Amino acid sequence: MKKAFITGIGGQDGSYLSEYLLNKNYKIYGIIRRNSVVEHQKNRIENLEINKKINLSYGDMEDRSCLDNLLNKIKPDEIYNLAAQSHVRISFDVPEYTIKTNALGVFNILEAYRLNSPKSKFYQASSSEMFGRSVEKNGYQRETTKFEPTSPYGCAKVFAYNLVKHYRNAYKLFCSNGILFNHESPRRGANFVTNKVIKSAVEIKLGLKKKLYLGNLDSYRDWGHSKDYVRAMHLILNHKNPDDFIIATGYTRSIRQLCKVVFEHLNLDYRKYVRQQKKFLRPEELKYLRGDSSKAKKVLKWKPEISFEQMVEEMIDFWMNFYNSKK
Ligand code: F7E
Repeated sequence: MKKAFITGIGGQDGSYLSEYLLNKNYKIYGIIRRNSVVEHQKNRIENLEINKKINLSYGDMEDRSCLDNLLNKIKPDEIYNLAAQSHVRISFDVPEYTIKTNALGVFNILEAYRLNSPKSKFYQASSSEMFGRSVEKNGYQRETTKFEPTSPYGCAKVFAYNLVKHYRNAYKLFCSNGILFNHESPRRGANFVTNKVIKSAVEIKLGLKKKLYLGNLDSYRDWGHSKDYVRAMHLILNHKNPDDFIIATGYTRSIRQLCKVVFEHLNLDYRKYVRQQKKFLRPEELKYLRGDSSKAKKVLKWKPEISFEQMVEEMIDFWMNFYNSKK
């Protein structure tokens, strides 16, 4: 039985990855951060069947001792480092915390891995936010596109990406970066734009809310489904060599287009309800993302299976059922 160790197991990707690996008969270990409200420690995984089957310990990316102890004890076959302060706008409010977790936290786990379990394979959740202002002439970002991050979050992710490559080269460890573009699902936090728009549109439809306040409507994102993307993480670690891969759909849409599609699904005109509010703008915006995942398609035989439209419908159904079951 293979063993996987997942940081960030309580997040959107951690919960889908756990389900995916349990289906493949893995034994799953994960760390969660202590929170004073007991009910909030493992929100996304507590109601899932998988909760009974995973081994959770308290831990934190800033605590080297816990990472050392756990990796020494478990000696997992695969380590998935998904833990992060993952909200880009909030990284401007808490830049030091974001950098400690997303950059120095990766150093901590890489050292714990190198010294306690060097035979493991290591996956780093790198991000399209690393590209920032940088786009190729043909309108895509790919593995060779330079990084010009536009947020504390993006800067920390670039540091971590480089450290992973350095550990691969210097210590001959199997460590890989998945450079994932935005990926969503009903389990996405409701302060990320897709789920914020969808949850609010459903609330407006049901008469629970009057307006939706957003930040920049003219930035573009390449949105895929988290379930497809965790499948890519597993393929990346099971490829014969450690390497770096772009995971994206290759389609891009603006926030305005997202609003139009979502509200139209509910027979509403978004222009009547959506307003801009300054507090949701970022000091610097990443304007345009569109990923070229030809390398993952060719080398890993990965391709996304869930379309944008299917994902939007799944998320609308989720919120409709949520509110209808409360009635
Ligand atoms: O924003 C705009 C916002 O917060 C998307 C994380 O998973 O993907 C995610 O980062 C766009 C931006 O995601 C609101 O300005 C407008 O242009 O959903 P988001 P993100 O910042 O792209 C990358 C790949 C990661 O790695 C990150 O961890 O939507 N936008 N109005 C808004 N965004 C939010 N959150 N809220 C608004 O009201």
